[in-house]
Amino acid sequence: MTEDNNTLKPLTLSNETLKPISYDAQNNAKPDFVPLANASTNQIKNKESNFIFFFGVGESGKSVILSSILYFLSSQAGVLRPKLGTPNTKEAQVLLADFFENIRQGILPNRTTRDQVTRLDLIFEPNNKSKKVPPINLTFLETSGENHKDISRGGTYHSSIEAYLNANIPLTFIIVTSYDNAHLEDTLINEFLDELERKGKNLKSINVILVVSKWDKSGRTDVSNEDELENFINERLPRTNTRINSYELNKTYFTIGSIENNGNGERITLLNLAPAEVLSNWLYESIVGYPLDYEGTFWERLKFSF
Ligand SMILES: Nc1nc2c(ncn2[C@@H]2O[C@H](COP(=O)(O)OP(=O)(O)OP(=O)(O)O)[C@@H](O)[C@H]2O)c(=O)[nH]1
Ligand SMILES: [Mg+2]
Repeated sequence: MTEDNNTLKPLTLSNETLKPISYDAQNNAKPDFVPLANASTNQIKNKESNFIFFFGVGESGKSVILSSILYFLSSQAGVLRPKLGTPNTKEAQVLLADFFENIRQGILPNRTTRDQVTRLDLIFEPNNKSKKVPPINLTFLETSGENHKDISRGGTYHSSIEAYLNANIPLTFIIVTSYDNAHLEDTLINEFLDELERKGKNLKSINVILVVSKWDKSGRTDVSNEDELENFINERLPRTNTRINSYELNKTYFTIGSIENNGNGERITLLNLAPAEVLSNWLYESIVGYPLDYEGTFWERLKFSF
């Protein structure tokens, strides 16, 4: 990974047409954010994938980030489809459809159910047809923030989560802490990093990113200058910051756009996919080694120019 990847900044989408989402779509209640396969401790089926694990306390924004990544990948970067032959193909299809419909209608995900791992086995096929940018398997693991609090002060994870952390599978970690609560989570994030090291994970060689979510609460949807995110993390998460810097892990910020409460609950009033693009690009490149927008090898460019 290159050095300048260490602090990722949102890009601007070139075909940016961010429009406010209208509310006139009926407010028909969507099914819950369905928990899927409950992994048993000793057996995780279908290990042949790239697993992505979200860490963060309740309401830190994990599900919102997941749905926006899925939405970005499938609406701008390529095709995303459930992987056939996985235990939860059907549920994954339903969940995926809900994610997409809801986010487009401004509906936020429900709270994730405790003690269960939501597993989404997907195949992502990039629009980019370079041979260096192949389709990949992505398995998103989504868990409730309530479970992550279990590890504070020497506690242990629920067995359904332990199973994934102990398994010998390629794992990427997205650590989420929000703009408004980051200062309360320095210790817990450190405990999580401790837990990973206890489980034999070498933090220098696995993909980890720290995401400061709900950045719109700063009054802006981006940073005013390069140091703003650095300073924020240094001030609110001093121990995490030292550790992240010494392992050369990545940092970024996230916002879904704008959220408003009109008395009937919260709705997304403006969908901003730029931060989802940054995270998706980071994810793809850290798994594959080539950026999603790789312009092709010399030979490919030559071939396509005819
Ligand atoms: N202002 C703002 N609020 C956000 C943003 N993302 C999430 N939120 C708020 O945070 C709430 C929780 O977000 P979720 O993504 O469901 O949080 P979670 O981490 O999945 O929570 P659990 O499932 O309980 O662990 C949302 O319902 C919104 O109210 C954001 O980008 N900006
Ligand atoms: Mg959630």
